[in-house]
Amino acid sequence: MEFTTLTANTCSWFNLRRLLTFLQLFIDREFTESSSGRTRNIEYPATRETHIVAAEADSNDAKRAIASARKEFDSGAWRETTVSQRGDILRRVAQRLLKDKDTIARLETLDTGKTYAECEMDVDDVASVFSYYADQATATVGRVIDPAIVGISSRTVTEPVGVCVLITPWNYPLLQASWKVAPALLAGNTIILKPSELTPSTTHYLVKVLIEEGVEPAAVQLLLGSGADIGPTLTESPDVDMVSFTGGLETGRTIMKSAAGTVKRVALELGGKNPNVIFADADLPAAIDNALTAVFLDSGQVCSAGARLVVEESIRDDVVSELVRRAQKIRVGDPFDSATETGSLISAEHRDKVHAYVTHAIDQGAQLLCGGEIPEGDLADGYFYPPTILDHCDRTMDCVHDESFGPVLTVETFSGDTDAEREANALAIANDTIYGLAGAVWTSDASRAERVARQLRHGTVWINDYHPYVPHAEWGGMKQSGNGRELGPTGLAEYLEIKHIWHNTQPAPAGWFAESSNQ
Ligand code: TXE
Repeated sequence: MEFTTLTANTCSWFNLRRLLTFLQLFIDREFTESSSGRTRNIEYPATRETHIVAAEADSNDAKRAIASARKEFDSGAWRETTVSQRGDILRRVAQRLLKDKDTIARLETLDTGKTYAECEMDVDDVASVFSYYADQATATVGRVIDPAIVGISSRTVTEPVGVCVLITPWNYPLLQASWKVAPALLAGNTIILKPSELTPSTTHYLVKVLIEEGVEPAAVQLLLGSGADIGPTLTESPDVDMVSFTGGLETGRTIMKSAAGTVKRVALELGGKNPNVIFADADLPAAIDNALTAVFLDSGQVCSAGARLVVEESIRDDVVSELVRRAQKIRVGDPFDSATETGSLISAEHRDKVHAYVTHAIDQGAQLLCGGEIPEGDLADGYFYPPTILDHCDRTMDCVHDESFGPVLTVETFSGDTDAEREANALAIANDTIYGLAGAVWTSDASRAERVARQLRHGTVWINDYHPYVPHAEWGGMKQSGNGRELGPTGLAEYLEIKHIWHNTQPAPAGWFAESSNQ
Protein backbone atom coordinates (compact mmCIF):
# COMPACT_ATOMS: atom_id res chain seq x y z
CA MET A 1 0.00 0.00 0.00
CA GLU A 2 1.23 3.49 -0.78
CA PHE A 3 0.09 6.49 1.22
CA THR A 4 -0.54 10.03 0.08
CA THR A 5 -0.84 12.92 2.49
CA LEU A 6 -3.42 15.62 3.10
CA THR A 7 -2.86 18.71 0.99
CA ALA A 8 -3.29 22.44 1.51
CA ASN A 9 -6.10 22.30 -1.03
CA THR A 10 -8.05 20.00 1.26
CA CYS A 11 -7.48 22.25 4.26
CA SER A 12 -8.66 25.43 2.57
CA TRP A 13 -11.81 23.64 1.51
CA PHE A 14 -12.33 22.70 5.14
CA ASN A 15 -12.15 26.28 6.25
CA LEU A 16 -14.63 27.28 3.60
CA ARG A 17 -17.05 24.54 4.61
CA ARG A 18 -16.86 25.55 8.24
CA LEU A 19 -18.23 28.97 7.40
CA LEU A 20 -21.38 27.49 6.01
CA THR A 21 -24.55 27.08 8.03
CA PHE A 22 -25.64 23.67 9.09
CA LEU A 23 -27.99 21.39 7.18
CA GLN A 24 -31.66 21.75 8.00
CA LEU A 25 -34.58 19.44 7.45
CA PHE A 26 -37.07 20.31 4.72
CA ILE A 27 -40.63 19.81 5.95
CA ASP A 28 -43.89 21.25 4.71
CA ARG A 29 -42.30 23.64 2.21
CA GLU A 30 -39.56 25.07 4.39
CA PHE A 31 -36.08 24.44 5.64
CA THR A 32 -36.30 24.05 9.37
CA GLU A 33 -34.42 22.92 12.43
CA SER A 34 -35.55 19.73 14.11
CA SER A 35 -38.37 20.06 16.62
CA SER A 36 -36.06 18.82 19.39
CA GLY A 37 -33.25 21.19 18.38
CA ARG A 38 -30.87 18.21 18.30
CA THR A 39 -27.98 18.22 15.84
CA ARG A 40 -25.33 15.79 14.64
CA ASN A 41 -21.73 16.49 13.67
CA ILE A 42 -20.86 15.10 10.26
CA GLU A 43 -17.29 13.83 10.11
CA TYR A 44 -14.87 13.86 7.21
CA PRO A 45 -13.79 10.21 7.53
CA ALA A 46 -10.30 10.88 6.14
CA THR A 47 -9.37 13.09 9.13
CA ARG A 48 -12.26 12.67 11.60
CA GLU A 49 -12.85 16.42 11.59
CA THR A 50 -16.40 17.72 11.74
CA HIS A 51 -17.02 19.41 8.41
CA ILE A 52 -20.67 20.26 8.82
CA VAL A 53 -23.47 20.01 11.36
CA ALA A 54 -26.89 18.59 10.51
CA ALA A 55 -30.27 18.81 12.21
CA GLU A 56 -31.36 15.50 13.74
CA ALA A 57 -35.00 14.66 13.11
CA ASP A 58 -37.18 12.85 15.60
CA SER A 59 -40.54 11.14 15.24
CA ASN A 60 -42.42 14.46 15.54
CA ASP A 61 -40.55 15.75 12.51
CA ALA A 62 -41.26 12.49 10.69
CA LYS A 63 -44.98 12.80 11.43
CA ARG A 64 -45.04 16.39 10.13
CA ALA A 65 -43.24 15.30 6.96
CA ILE A 66 -45.70 12.46 6.42
CA ALA A 67 -48.70 14.76 6.94
CA SER A 68 -47.35 17.31 4.46
CA ALA A 69 -46.48 14.67 1.84
CA ARG A 70 -49.90 13.04 2.29
CA LYS A 71 -51.77 16.32 1.92
CA GLU A 72 -49.79 17.26 -1.17
CA PHE A 73 -50.40 13.87 -2.75
CA ASP A 74 -54.12 13.83 -1.98
CA SER A 75 -55.01 17.39 -2.91
CA GLY A 76 -51.93 19.41 -3.85
CA ALA A 77 -50.63 20.95 -7.05
CA TRP A 78 -48.06 18.22 -7.78
CA ARG A 79 -50.68 15.71 -8.82
CA GLU A 80 -52.07 18.25 -11.31
CA THR A 81 -48.76 18.45 -13.20
CA THR A 82 -48.46 16.44 -16.38
CA VAL A 83 -45.84 13.77 -16.79
CA SER A 84 -44.11 15.80 -19.49
CA GLN A 85 -43.91 18.81 -17.16
CA ARG A 86 -42.32 16.55 -14.56
CA GLY A 87 -39.96 15.18 -17.20
CA ASP A 88 -38.91 18.74 -18.10
CA ILE A 89 -38.13 19.43 -14.44
CA LEU A 90 -35.97 16.28 -14.22
CA ARG A 91 -34.06 17.39 -17.29
CA ARG A 92 -33.37 20.79 -15.70
CA VAL A 93 -32.26 19.02 -12.51
CA ALA A 94 -29.78 16.93 -14.54
CA GLN A 95 -28.31 20.07 -16.15
CA ARG A 96 -28.05 21.87 -12.84
CA LEU A 97 -26.27 18.94 -11.16
CA LEU A 98 -23.68 18.92 -13.93
CA LYS A 99 -23.24 22.68 -13.57
CA ASP A 100 -22.70 22.29 -9.81
CA LYS A 101 -20.57 19.16 -10.15
CA ASP A 102 -17.51 20.46 -8.35
CA THR A 103 -19.44 21.59 -5.26
CA ILE A 104 -21.44 18.39 -5.10
CA ALA A 105 -18.39 16.16 -5.58
CA ARG A 106 -16.54 18.00 -2.81
CA LEU A 107 -19.47 17.61 -0.44
CA GLU A 108 -19.69 13.91 -1.27
CA THR A 109 -15.98 13.44 -0.63
CA LEU A 110 -16.19 15.26 2.70
CA ASP A 111 -19.11 13.10 3.83
CA THR A 112 -17.81 9.76 2.58
CA GLY A 113 -14.00 9.90 2.40
CA LYS A 114 -14.20 8.63 -1.19
CA THR A 115 -11.82 10.15 -3.71
CA TYR A 116 -12.91 13.40 -5.31
CA ALA A 117 -12.34 11.81 -8.75
CA GLU A 118 -14.85 9.06 -7.96
CA CYS A 119 -17.35 11.55 -6.60
CA GLU A 120 -17.10 13.61 -9.78
CA MET A 121 -17.91 10.51 -11.81
CA ASP A 122 -20.81 9.80 -9.49
CA VAL A 123 -22.29 13.23 -10.24
CA ASP A 124 -22.11 12.42 -13.98
CA ASP A 125 -23.94 9.17 -13.29
CA VAL A 126 -26.56 10.94 -11.17
CA ALA A 127 -27.22 13.42 -13.98
CA SER A 128 -27.57 10.52 -16.44
CA VAL A 129 -30.20 8.95 -14.21
CA PHE A 130 -32.25 12.17 -14.13
CA SER A 131 -31.86 12.56 -17.91
CA TYR A 132 -32.86 8.96 -18.52
CA TYR A 133 -36.05 9.29 -16.51
CA ALA A 134 -36.80 12.66 -18.11
CA ASP A 135 -36.82 10.73 -21.40
CA GLN A 136 -39.24 8.17 -19.94
CA ALA A 137 -42.08 10.68 -19.65
CA THR A 138 -43.95 8.81 -22.39
CA ALA A 139 -43.38 5.45 -20.73
CA THR A 140 -45.97 5.97 -18.00
CA VAL A 141 -48.94 5.58 -20.38
CA GLY A 142 -51.31 2.64 -20.06
CA ARG A 143 -52.62 0.43 -22.85
CA VAL A 144 -55.87 -0.19 -24.61
CA ILE A 145 -57.36 -3.66 -24.21
CA ASP A 146 -59.87 -4.97 -26.70
CA PRO A 147 -62.16 -7.50 -24.99
CA ALA A 148 -64.12 -7.80 -28.28
CA ILE A 149 -67.45 -7.02 -26.63
CA VAL A 150 -69.66 -4.48 -28.33
CA GLY A 151 -70.08 -1.33 -26.21
CA ILE A 152 -67.11 -2.02 -23.93
CA SER A 153 -64.04 0.14 -23.78
CA SER A 154 -61.29 -1.30 -21.62
CA ARG A 155 -57.92 0.16 -20.82
CA THR A 156 -55.20 0.31 -18.20
CA VAL A 157 -53.86 3.57 -16.85
CA THR A 158 -50.92 4.21 -14.57
CA GLU A 159 -51.06 6.31 -11.45
CA PRO A 160 -48.51 7.24 -8.80
CA VAL A 161 -48.29 4.95 -5.77
CA GLY A 162 -48.66 7.84 -3.30
CA VAL A 163 -46.36 8.90 -0.49
CA CYS A 164 -42.98 7.20 -0.95
CA VAL A 165 -40.33 7.01 1.76
CA LEU A 166 -36.88 6.74 0.20
CA ILE A 167 -34.16 5.53 2.56
CA THR A 168 -30.58 5.55 1.30
CA PRO A 169 -27.13 4.42 2.51
CA TRP A 170 -23.78 6.12 2.90
CA ASN A 171 -21.67 4.47 0.21
CA TYR A 172 -23.15 6.23 -2.87
CA PRO A 173 -25.33 8.81 -1.15
CA LEU A 174 -26.45 10.90 -4.11
CA LEU A 175 -26.39 8.13 -6.69
CA GLN A 176 -28.58 5.83 -4.60
CA ALA A 177 -30.94 8.73 -3.96
CA SER A 178 -31.18 9.52 -7.69
CA TRP A 179 -32.20 5.93 -8.55
CA LYS A 180 -35.25 6.46 -6.33
CA VAL A 181 -35.98 10.20 -6.57
CA ALA A 182 -36.04 10.51 -10.37
CA PRO A 183 -38.55 7.72 -11.12
CA ALA A 184 -40.64 8.47 -8.02
CA LEU A 185 -41.09 12.13 -9.00
CA LEU A 186 -41.60 11.39 -12.69
CA ALA A 187 -44.44 9.06 -11.72
CA GLY A 188 -46.07 11.87 -9.72
CA ASN A 189 -45.49 10.61 -6.19
CA THR A 190 -44.65 12.76 -3.21
CA ILE A 191 -41.42 11.71 -1.51
CA ILE A 192 -39.84 11.71 1.92
CA LEU A 193 -36.08 11.40 1.62
CA LYS A 194 -34.05 9.90 4.47
CA PRO A 195 -30.34 9.76 3.62
CA SER A 196 -27.85 7.99 5.86
CA GLU A 197 -27.17 9.99 9.01
CA LEU A 198 -23.46 9.78 8.10
CA THR A 199 -23.76 11.37 4.65
CA PRO A 200 -26.57 13.94 4.42
CA SER A 201 -24.86 16.78 2.51
CA THR A 202 -25.45 15.94 -1.14
CA THR A 203 -29.03 14.79 -0.59
CA HIS A 204 -29.66 18.09 1.15
CA TYR A 205 -28.13 19.83 -1.86
CA LEU A 206 -30.32 17.81 -4.21
CA VAL A 207 -33.46 18.87 -2.36
CA LYS A 208 -32.53 22.52 -2.89
CA VAL A 209 -31.95 21.85 -6.58
CA LEU A 210 -35.26 20.01 -6.95
CA ILE A 211 -37.19 22.91 -5.46
CA GLU A 212 -35.27 25.55 -7.41
CA GLU A 213 -35.82 23.70 -10.67
CA GLY A 214 -39.58 23.48 -10.23
CA VAL A 215 -40.64 20.52 -8.10
CA GLU A 216 -43.64 21.52 -6.00
CA PRO A 217 -42.05 22.12 -2.56
CA ALA A 218 -44.54 20.01 -0.60
CA ALA A 219 -43.85 17.06 -2.91
CA VAL A 220 -40.41 16.70 -1.31
CA GLN A 221 -39.65 16.30 2.37
CA LEU A 222 -36.16 15.79 3.79
CA LEU A 223 -35.49 14.10 7.12
CA LEU A 224 -31.93 13.87 8.40
CA GLY A 225 -30.83 11.71 11.27
CA SER A 226 -30.79 8.23 12.67
CA GLY A 227 -32.84 5.64 10.79
CA ALA A 228 -33.26 3.57 13.92
CA ASP A 229 -34.98 6.56 15.60
CA ILE A 230 -37.34 7.77 12.89
CA GLY A 231 -37.49 4.65 10.71
CA PRO A 232 -40.41 2.97 12.49
CA THR A 233 -42.55 6.14 12.32
CA LEU A 234 -41.97 6.23 8.57
CA THR A 235 -42.33 2.56 7.77
CA GLU A 236 -45.33 1.82 10.02
CA SER A 237 -47.42 4.86 9.08
CA PRO A 238 -50.70 4.10 7.28
CA ASP A 239 -50.21 7.39 5.44
CA VAL A 240 -47.09 6.11 3.71
CA ASP A 241 -47.78 3.97 0.64
CA MET A 242 -44.32 2.74 -0.23
CA VAL A 243 -40.83 2.34 1.21
CA SER A 244 -37.82 1.99 -1.05
CA PHE A 245 -34.70 1.10 0.88
CA THR A 246 -31.04 0.53 0.06
CA GLY A 247 -28.80 -0.63 2.87
CA GLY A 248 -27.87 -3.60 5.00
CA LEU A 249 -29.68 -6.95 5.09
CA GLU A 250 -30.63 -6.72 8.77
CA THR A 251 -32.15 -3.26 8.36
CA GLY A 252 -33.97 -4.47 5.25
CA ARG A 253 -35.54 -7.30 7.24
CA THR A 254 -36.60 -4.85 9.97
CA ILE A 255 -38.18 -2.52 7.41
CA MET A 256 -40.03 -5.33 5.67
CA LYS A 257 -41.50 -6.49 8.98
CA SER A 258 -42.52 -3.03 10.06
CA ALA A 259 -44.12 -2.27 6.67
CA ALA A 260 -46.12 -5.50 6.81
CA GLY A 261 -48.64 -4.06 9.27
CA THR A 262 -50.01 -1.74 6.58
CA VAL A 263 -49.12 -4.01 3.63
CA LYS A 264 -47.27 -1.18 1.96
CA ARG A 265 -45.19 -1.65 -1.12
CA VAL A 266 -41.54 -2.36 -0.25
CA ALA A 267 -38.54 -2.28 -2.57
CA LEU A 268 -35.23 -3.47 -1.12
CA GLU A 269 -31.61 -3.39 -2.30
CA LEU A 270 -29.53 -5.13 0.34
CA GLY A 271 -26.04 -5.79 -0.88
CA GLY A 272 -24.33 -8.96 -1.99
CA LYS A 273 -21.46 -11.38 -1.81
CA ASN A 274 -20.50 -11.26 -5.42
CA PRO A 275 -18.43 -13.93 -7.19
CA ASN A 276 -15.88 -13.00 -9.82
CA VAL A 277 -15.18 -16.25 -11.71
CA ILE A 278 -12.00 -16.56 -13.79
CA PHE A 279 -11.49 -19.53 -16.11
CA ALA A 280 -8.00 -20.49 -17.29
CA ASP A 281 -8.76 -19.45 -20.87
CA ALA A 282 -9.59 -15.85 -19.89
CA ASP A 283 -7.70 -12.78 -21.06
CA LEU A 284 -5.64 -12.73 -17.87
CA PRO A 285 -4.22 -9.18 -17.92
CA ALA A 286 -7.77 -7.84 -18.35
CA ALA A 287 -9.24 -10.25 -15.78
CA ILE A 288 -6.59 -9.41 -13.17
CA ASP A 289 -6.83 -5.67 -13.67
CA ASN A 290 -10.61 -5.77 -13.43
CA ALA A 291 -10.49 -8.06 -10.40
CA LEU A 292 -8.70 -5.23 -8.59
CA THR A 293 -11.32 -2.62 -9.49
CA ALA A 294 -14.07 -5.14 -8.82
CA VAL A 295 -13.14 -5.36 -5.15
CA PHE A 296 -11.02 -2.33 -4.25
CA LEU A 297 -12.98 0.50 -5.91
CA ASP A 298 -14.32 2.83 -3.20
CA SER A 299 -12.42 0.66 -0.69
CA GLY A 300 -14.84 -2.19 -1.32
CA GLN A 301 -17.83 -0.26 0.00
CA VAL A 302 -19.88 -1.19 -3.03
CA CYS A 303 -22.89 -3.50 -2.88
CA SER A 304 -21.78 -5.20 -6.09
CA ALA A 305 -18.07 -5.45 -5.14
CA GLY A 306 -16.40 -8.54 -6.59
CA ALA A 307 -15.17 -9.57 -3.17
CA ARG A 308 -15.15 -13.28 -3.89
CA LEU A 309 -12.55 -14.41 -6.42
CA VAL A 310 -13.34 -17.87 -7.80
CA VAL A 311 -10.38 -18.83 -9.96
CA GLU A 312 -9.47 -22.01 -11.85
CA GLU A 313 -6.87 -23.93 -9.87
CA SER A 314 -4.38 -24.21 -12.76
CA ILE A 315 -3.90 -20.42 -13.01
CA ARG A 316 -4.37 -19.63 -9.36
CA ASP A 317 -0.73 -18.96 -8.39
CA ASP A 318 -0.13 -16.63 -11.33
CA VAL A 319 -3.36 -14.72 -10.80
CA VAL A 320 -3.02 -14.40 -7.04
CA SER A 321 0.63 -13.35 -7.05
CA GLU A 322 -0.11 -10.65 -9.62
CA LEU A 323 -3.13 -9.44 -7.64
CA VAL A 324 -1.03 -9.18 -4.49
CA ARG A 325 1.73 -7.29 -6.30
CA ARG A 326 -0.77 -4.81 -7.72
CA ALA A 327 -2.85 -4.49 -4.53
CA GLN A 328 0.24 -3.49 -2.56
CA LYS A 329 0.79 -0.61 -4.98
CA ILE A 330 -2.70 0.87 -4.66
CA ARG A 331 -2.36 4.42 -3.37
CA VAL A 332 -4.58 4.87 -0.32
CA GLY A 333 -4.84 8.34 1.15
CA ASP A 334 -6.04 11.92 0.83
CA PRO A 335 -9.27 11.74 -1.18
CA PHE A 336 -8.63 15.22 -2.64
CA ASP A 337 -5.19 14.31 -4.00
CA SER A 338 -5.50 13.33 -7.65
CA ALA A 339 -2.74 10.74 -7.16
CA THR A 340 -4.84 8.86 -4.61
CA GLU A 341 -6.59 5.77 -5.93
CA THR A 342 -8.84 4.96 -3.01
CA GLY A 343 -9.91 6.88 0.07
CA SER A 344 -11.03 5.96 3.55
CA LEU A 345 -13.79 3.83 4.95
CA ILE A 346 -16.88 5.58 6.23
CA SER A 347 -16.47 5.34 10.00
CA ALA A 348 -14.51 3.92 12.92
CA GLU A 349 -17.29 1.44 13.56
CA HIS A 350 -17.20 0.20 9.98
CA ARG A 351 -13.42 -0.04 9.86
CA ASP A 352 -13.42 -2.05 13.08
CA LYS A 353 -16.05 -4.34 11.59
CA VAL A 354 -13.92 -4.91 8.48
CA HIS A 355 -10.83 -5.58 10.59
CA ALA A 356 -12.73 -8.04 12.81
CA TYR A 357 -13.93 -9.82 9.66
CA VAL A 358 -10.31 -10.22 8.47
CA THR A 359 -9.11 -11.43 11.87
CA HIS A 360 -11.93 -13.95 12.08
CA ALA A 361 -11.14 -15.23 8.56
CA ILE A 362 -7.50 -15.80 9.57
CA ASP A 363 -8.67 -17.62 12.71
CA GLN A 364 -10.75 -19.89 10.49
CA GLY A 365 -7.74 -20.76 8.32
CA ALA A 366 -7.53 -18.09 5.61
CA GLN A 367 -4.01 -17.02 4.65
CA LEU A 368 -3.38 -13.28 4.75
CA LEU A 369 -1.33 -12.29 1.69
CA CYS A 370 -1.43 -8.50 2.00
CA GLY A 371 -3.10 -5.72 3.97
CA GLY A 372 -5.02 -6.77 7.07
CA GLU A 373 -3.64 -4.10 9.40
CA ILE A 374 -5.04 -0.73 10.44
CA PRO A 375 -2.53 1.83 9.13
CA GLU A 376 -0.40 3.84 11.50
CA GLY A 377 1.43 7.11 10.84
CA ASP A 378 0.04 9.73 8.48
CA LEU A 379 -3.29 8.06 7.96
CA ALA A 380 -3.97 6.98 11.53
CA ASP A 381 -6.36 9.89 12.03
CA GLY A 382 -8.69 8.71 9.28
CA TYR A 383 -10.61 5.47 8.84
CA PHE A 384 -8.30 3.94 6.28
CA TYR A 385 -7.90 0.24 5.62
CA PRO A 386 -5.45 -1.30 3.14
CA PRO A 387 -6.38 -3.55 0.22
CA THR A 388 -6.40 -7.00 1.75
CA ILE A 389 -6.23 -10.43 0.12
CA LEU A 390 -7.12 -13.65 1.91
CA ASP A 391 -6.05 -16.86 0.19
CA HIS A 392 -7.01 -20.51 0.73
CA CYS A 393 -10.59 -19.69 1.56
CA ASP A 394 -13.33 -22.25 1.21
CA ARG A 395 -17.02 -22.61 1.73
CA THR A 396 -16.68 -23.71 5.35
CA MET A 397 -15.44 -20.20 6.24
CA ASP A 398 -17.65 -17.25 7.16
CA CYS A 399 -15.56 -14.86 5.06
CA VAL A 400 -16.83 -16.29 1.77
CA HIS A 401 -20.46 -15.98 2.86
CA ASP A 402 -20.53 -12.71 4.85
CA GLU A 403 -20.28 -9.29 3.27
CA SER A 404 -17.27 -7.36 4.63
CA PHE A 405 -18.16 -4.19 2.71
CA GLY A 406 -14.50 -3.29 2.85
CA PRO A 407 -11.37 -3.72 0.69
CA VAL A 408 -11.08 -7.46 1.26
CA LEU A 409 -10.77 -10.14 -1.42
CA THR A 410 -11.24 -13.81 -0.61
CA VAL A 411 -9.74 -16.40 -2.98
CA GLU A 412 -11.36 -19.77 -3.72
CA THR A 413 -10.43 -22.19 -6.47
CA PHE A 414 -12.22 -24.72 -8.63
CA SER A 415 -10.94 -27.65 -10.65
CA GLY A 416 -12.22 -30.77 -12.40
CA ASP A 417 -11.19 -33.47 -14.86
CA THR A 418 -13.35 -32.19 -17.70
CA ASP A 419 -14.53 -28.82 -18.94
CA ALA A 420 -18.08 -29.64 -17.83
CA GLU A 421 -16.91 -30.60 -14.36
CA ARG A 422 -14.86 -27.42 -13.96
CA GLU A 423 -17.81 -25.33 -15.07
CA ALA A 424 -20.20 -27.08 -12.68
CA ASN A 425 -17.77 -26.70 -9.79
CA ALA A 426 -17.26 -22.99 -10.47
CA LEU A 427 -21.02 -22.45 -10.57
CA ALA A 428 -21.61 -24.42 -7.37
CA ILE A 429 -19.18 -22.10 -5.54
CA ALA A 430 -20.47 -18.91 -7.16
CA ASN A 431 -24.11 -19.67 -6.35
CA ASP A 432 -23.46 -20.82 -2.80
CA THR A 433 -24.56 -17.60 -1.14
CA ILE A 434 -27.74 -16.23 0.38
CA TYR A 435 -27.19 -13.13 -1.75
CA GLY A 436 -27.73 -12.70 -5.49
CA LEU A 437 -26.84 -9.19 -6.54
CA ALA A 438 -24.03 -9.40 -9.10
CA GLY A 439 -21.25 -11.56 -10.47
CA ALA A 440 -18.86 -11.92 -13.37
CA VAL A 441 -17.40 -14.63 -15.55
CA TRP A 442 -14.10 -14.35 -17.42
CA THR A 443 -13.47 -16.76 -20.30
CA SER A 444 -12.61 -16.63 -24.00
CA ASP A 445 -15.13 -19.38 -24.74
CA ALA A 446 -18.29 -17.53 -25.81
CA SER A 447 -20.61 -20.49 -25.33
CA ARG A 448 -19.30 -21.17 -21.86
CA ALA A 449 -19.67 -17.48 -21.03
CA GLU A 450 -23.35 -17.60 -22.02
CA ARG A 451 -23.98 -20.89 -20.19
CA VAL A 452 -22.40 -19.67 -16.97
CA ALA A 453 -24.07 -16.23 -17.19
CA ARG A 454 -27.48 -17.87 -17.51
CA GLN A 455 -26.88 -20.14 -14.54
CA LEU A 456 -25.50 -17.56 -12.12
CA ARG A 457 -28.32 -16.65 -9.70
CA HIS A 458 -27.44 -12.96 -9.56
CA GLY A 459 -29.34 -9.89 -10.76
CA THR A 460 -26.48 -8.53 -12.87
CA VAL A 461 -23.88 -10.68 -14.63
CA TRP A 462 -20.88 -9.27 -16.44
CA ILE A 463 -19.03 -11.30 -19.05
CA ASN A 464 -15.37 -10.28 -19.36
CA ASP A 465 -16.01 -7.06 -17.48
CA TYR A 466 -16.85 -5.81 -14.00
CA HIS A 467 -18.89 -2.91 -12.62
CA PRO A 468 -20.34 -1.04 -15.61
CA TYR A 469 -24.01 -0.23 -15.46
CA VAL A 470 -26.34 2.01 -17.46
CA PRO A 471 -29.52 3.71 -16.26
CA HIS A 472 -31.44 1.92 -19.06
CA ALA A 473 -30.84 -1.54 -17.55
CA GLU A 474 -32.49 -2.84 -14.41
CA TRP A 475 -30.42 -3.22 -11.25
CA GLY A 476 -31.35 -5.35 -8.25
CA GLY A 477 -30.93 -8.61 -6.48
CA MET A 478 -32.19 -12.17 -6.35
CA LYS A 479 -32.53 -14.11 -3.11
CA GLN A 480 -31.67 -12.05 -0.01
CA SER A 481 -30.10 -9.23 -2.00
CA GLY A 482 -33.56 -7.74 -2.07
CA ASN A 483 -36.67 -7.46 -4.13
CA GLY A 484 -37.79 -5.20 -6.91
CA ARG A 485 -35.53 -3.50 -9.42
CA GLU A 486 -34.14 0.00 -9.75
CA LEU A 487 -33.28 1.75 -13.03
CA GLY A 488 -34.67 0.92 -16.45
CA PRO A 489 -38.41 0.73 -17.16
CA THR A 490 -38.96 -1.57 -14.16
CA GLY A 491 -37.36 1.02 -11.89
CA LEU A 492 -40.15 3.38 -12.96
CA ALA A 493 -42.87 0.73 -12.70
CA GLU A 494 -41.97 0.31 -9.01
CA TYR A 495 -43.45 3.79 -8.42
CA LEU A 496 -46.61 3.28 -10.46
CA GLU A 497 -49.95 1.66 -9.74
CA ILE A 498 -51.77 0.11 -12.68
CA LYS A 499 -55.50 0.61 -12.81
CA HIS A 500 -57.85 -1.21 -15.16
CA ILE A 501 -60.80 0.92 -16.32
CA TRP A 502 -63.77 -0.91 -17.81
CA HIS A 503 -66.30 1.36 -19.47
CA ASN A 504 -69.64 -0.03 -20.58
CA THR A 505 -71.02 2.45 -23.09
CA GLN A 506 -74.31 0.52 -23.41
CA PRO A 507 -75.26 -0.25 -19.80
CA ALA A 508 -77.94 -2.92 -19.31
CA PRO A 509 -79.16 -5.00 -16.32
CA ALA A 510 -76.77 -7.84 -15.46
CA GLY A 511 -79.72 -10.21 -15.16
CA TRP A 512 -78.06 -12.63 -12.69
CA PHE A 513 -80.53 -12.13 -9.82
CA ALA A 514 -84.09 -12.44 -10.98
CA GLU A 515 -86.41 -9.62 -9.80
CA SER A 516 -88.86 -12.27 -8.55
CA SER A 517 -86.29 -14.41 -6.64
CA ASN A 518 -87.90 -13.87 -3.14
CA GLN A 519 -91.35 -15.05 -4.18
O1 TXE B 1 -26.66 0.31 6.93
P1 TXE B 1 -28.16 0.47 7.35
P2 TXE B 1 -25.35 0.51 7.75
C1 TXE B 1 -24.37 -3.09 4.20
C2 TXE B 1 -22.93 -3.26 4.59
C3 TXE B 1 -22.85 -2.55 5.87
C4 TXE B 1 -24.18 -2.90 6.48
C5 TXE B 1 -24.65 -1.96 7.52
O2 TXE B 1 -22.63 -4.62 4.75
O3 TXE B 1 -21.79 -3.00 6.67
O4 TXE B 1 -25.05 -2.83 5.39
O5 TXE B 1 -24.49 -0.63 7.10
C6 TXE B 1 -31.40 3.68 7.66
N1 TXE B 1 -35.76 1.92 9.70
N2 TXE B 1 -24.62 -1.99 3.30
O6 TXE B 1 -25.48 0.22 9.20
O7 TXE B 1 -28.36 0.44 8.81
C7 TXE B 1 -30.10 4.38 7.95
O8 TXE B 1 -30.32 5.55 8.69
C8 TXE B 1 -35.57 2.70 8.64
C9 TXE B 1 -25.07 -2.35 2.00
O9 TXE B 1 -24.89 1.86 7.44
O10 TXE B 1 -28.88 -0.49 6.50
C10 TXE B 1 -29.60 4.63 6.54
O11 TXE B 1 -30.26 5.75 5.98
N3 TXE B 1 -34.34 3.08 8.21
C11 TXE B 1 -25.56 -1.22 1.24
C12 TXE B 1 -30.03 3.37 5.80
O12 TXE B 1 -31.07 2.81 6.59
C13 TXE B 1 -33.27 2.66 8.91
C14 TXE B 1 -25.01 0.10 1.48
C15 TXE B 1 -28.93 2.33 5.61
O13 TXE B 1 -28.44 1.99 6.87
C16 TXE B 1 -33.43 1.86 10.06
C17 TXE B 1 -24.64 0.34 2.84
C18 TXE B 1 -34.74 1.49 10.44
N4 TXE B 1 -34.98 0.71 11.50
C19 TXE B 1 -24.44 -0.70 3.69
N5 TXE B 1 -32.19 1.61 10.55
C20 TXE B 1 -25.92 -1.47 -0.18
N6 TXE B 1 -26.89 -2.33 -0.42
O14 TXE B 1 -25.39 -0.85 -1.07
C21 TXE B 1 -31.30 2.24 9.74
N7 TXE B 1 -31.95 2.88 8.76
